[in-house]
Amino acid sequence: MNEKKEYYFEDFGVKINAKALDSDTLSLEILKKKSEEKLNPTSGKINCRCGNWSLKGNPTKFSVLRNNLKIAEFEDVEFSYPAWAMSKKEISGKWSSIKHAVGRKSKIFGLGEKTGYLEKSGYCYEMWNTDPGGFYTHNQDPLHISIPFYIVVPMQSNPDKPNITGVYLNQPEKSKFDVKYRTGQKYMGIATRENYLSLQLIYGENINQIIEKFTELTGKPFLPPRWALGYHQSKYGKPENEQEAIKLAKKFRKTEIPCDAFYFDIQHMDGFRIFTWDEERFPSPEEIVEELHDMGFKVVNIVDPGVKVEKGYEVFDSGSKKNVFVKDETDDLFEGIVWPGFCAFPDFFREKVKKWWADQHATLLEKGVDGIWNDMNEPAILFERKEIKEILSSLKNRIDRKNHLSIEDLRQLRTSSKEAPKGLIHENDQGEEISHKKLHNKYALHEAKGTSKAFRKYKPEKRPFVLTRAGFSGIQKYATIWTGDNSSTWEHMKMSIPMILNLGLSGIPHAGADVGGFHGNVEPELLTRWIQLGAFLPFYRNHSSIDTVDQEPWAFEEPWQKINRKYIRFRYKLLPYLYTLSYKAHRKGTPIARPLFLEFPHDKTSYSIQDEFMLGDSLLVSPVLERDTEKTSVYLPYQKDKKSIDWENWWNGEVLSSGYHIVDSPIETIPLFLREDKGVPLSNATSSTEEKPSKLILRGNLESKITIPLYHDDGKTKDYEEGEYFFGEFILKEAEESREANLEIKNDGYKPFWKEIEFKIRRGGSKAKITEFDDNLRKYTLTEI
Ligand code: MIG
Repeated sequence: MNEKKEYYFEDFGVKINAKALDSDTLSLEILKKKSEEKLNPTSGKINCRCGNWSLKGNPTKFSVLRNNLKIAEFEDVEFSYPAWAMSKKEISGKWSSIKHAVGRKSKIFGLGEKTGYLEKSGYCYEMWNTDPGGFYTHNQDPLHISIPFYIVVPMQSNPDKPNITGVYLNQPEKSKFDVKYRTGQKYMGIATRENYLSLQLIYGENINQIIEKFTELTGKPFLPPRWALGYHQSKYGKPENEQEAIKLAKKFRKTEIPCDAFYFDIQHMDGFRIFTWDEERFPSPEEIVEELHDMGFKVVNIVDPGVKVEKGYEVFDSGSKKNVFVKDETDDLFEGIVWPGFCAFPDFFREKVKKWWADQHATLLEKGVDGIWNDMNEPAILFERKEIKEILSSLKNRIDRKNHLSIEDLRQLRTSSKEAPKGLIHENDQGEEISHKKLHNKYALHEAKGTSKAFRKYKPEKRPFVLTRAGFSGIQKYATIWTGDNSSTWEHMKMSIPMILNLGLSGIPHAGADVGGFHGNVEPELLTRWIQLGAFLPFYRNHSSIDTVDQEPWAFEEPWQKINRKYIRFRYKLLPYLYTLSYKAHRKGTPIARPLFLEFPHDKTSYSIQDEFMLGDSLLVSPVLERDTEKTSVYLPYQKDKKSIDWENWWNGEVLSSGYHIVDSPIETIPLFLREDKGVPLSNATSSTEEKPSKLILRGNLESKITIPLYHDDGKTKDYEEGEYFFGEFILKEAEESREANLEIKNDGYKPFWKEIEFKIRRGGSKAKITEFDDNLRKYTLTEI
């Protein structure tokens, strides 16, 4: 089945290599015949088989069939810049393109970190990791991360045979995805800056199966340490020094607002030299980190890729000696300007460089730092040294000759910075030179691989935590991502939802936006609403820029602080659920925050809802996204065949049926619903994940039967890989005359955290009695709810 089949279409000069990777995944390479190649033409039209997959047609139009069922149809293979792609500047150079006939009615999801609507139709997206620099708009594109993968949901009349397809363009070069836009309403246009196309087609009966396969191809999401799921506090410029760090930590404990991590942004370094600490402001990092640890905090330090070009600076010297930096076209050291001034850039694509990079982390990880935050790794470079020198000298000449400077000159400066970096030449492990154009989108992914090596070296027993801004498919194996420099506006809070949901559909479950917004001054109400929303999203970090007002949870007077505390505490109650969801994400790639249609694929309305989401399969969150709101319109989806189900309002126990409702949402309330026959494991709130909760609370909305999975382990080490974890399912059901609860233990390798258990079940009785249990509280039977 794994045999590669090559088809050659003489009339078109096109080769198609098809290879079934397994019964659900087909790899298709579409290439132009090279003039020196001698190929046997495929006779007539193709209708050839490859495992259970077959192709039919020719490069102007061909279908892909799986078990004789049509999965996809493609048209118009071209080896030139497609008309729909629109940018005059790019026309020269190699390009290949194809059209995927997705059908008018289909819905398209995925594409990673993109602005715009949840459903991606009506826009042409580009994959080219970019720091937008400053405020980004609701349709800004591209941003920091490239995930050239989309899911087509055909929305045809027979939802029981859905025939959903995932398409992965397995190429890091710049690419474009025109979603039913200039290619026409039936088509998805795919173009890449290369002379071939490498596509992987994934078949699935539902979207989860597609994501599962896609993450098998690109990497399963990492299982974060439990503290990574807590509340995190960060601000560019703060803590400014050691005293401030301790003050901040104390304030959290004093105000009883839980918090697990502090971030040390670029202010902690000596003149922005990576892997250093400013000696005046952070004279004893080891002690300070230890003190923070003692108070239950973890520390995450920022690391940018640019290394200051400066003799005598150890990182630069050792890197130069080991020849780890990227060169330019004339074989000189490539220099770009970032915070420290002229910088050299590690050539992460080589193993040796990754190792060198890992070694540099001693100054952080050996000092006790728990996590690494990789910023500016698109890489974002303000100017390229040589280029800017040329532009400036020509400008100077013209000024000296009293020539007029025009808008063109200004534009040249701007585009030079916008299009940086261009002039880098990489080298791979085989010693071959590769232009940056080919590898740009994978720069951050290889940096993340290097960073994860650092954890293996300095903290071999611990699970790594890496936060990254840029990435490519596969980044989920190494890092959590955040959506970069958003703004403290209601619009930005709103747009973060479809962004995070599409990231989840694209294999990246651990994602979040800066809570409270990065740029600009947050208003109290927005901060509170954002803290409410963030409590239900996988990565929960409050972060803001240096020149903005403070936005810690206590930054404003009451009632804000009280409400903020309530939701951050609620986050900690949710941790058993979130951690169980993270485990599922780790095993299967399943998103943690999910669009409604992932849970309710038969409900057509659910495909167009992007201001609500499901946390796991049980909770529906409908955040308040407008100012001064007392009521919110909520859509509660239907089960299959438009069967209405009972949704329980989390806060007041009221039961609502499927459909639209107007619900109360005063400032202390974010509408939250528990799905029928679903339940969530909760705990009591703690001040951080270092403190062990004592209570397990099982909250369920029982109609006939609920299964509540629960995963637990030490939350820190890799011992779970050796089976040292607890996994069980609580099964609650209506029995003859009473209700029954049972715990079915599937894996008994770790002692669960609770000493006490409480049931909160709608319909009858809120307390359950444990009638039988062993000494370790591991096995028991519960009756009489
Ligand atoms: O804008 O390191 O996205 O989170 O605080 C300057 C300073 C560079 C950009 C990141 C932001 C971080 C900031 N950085």
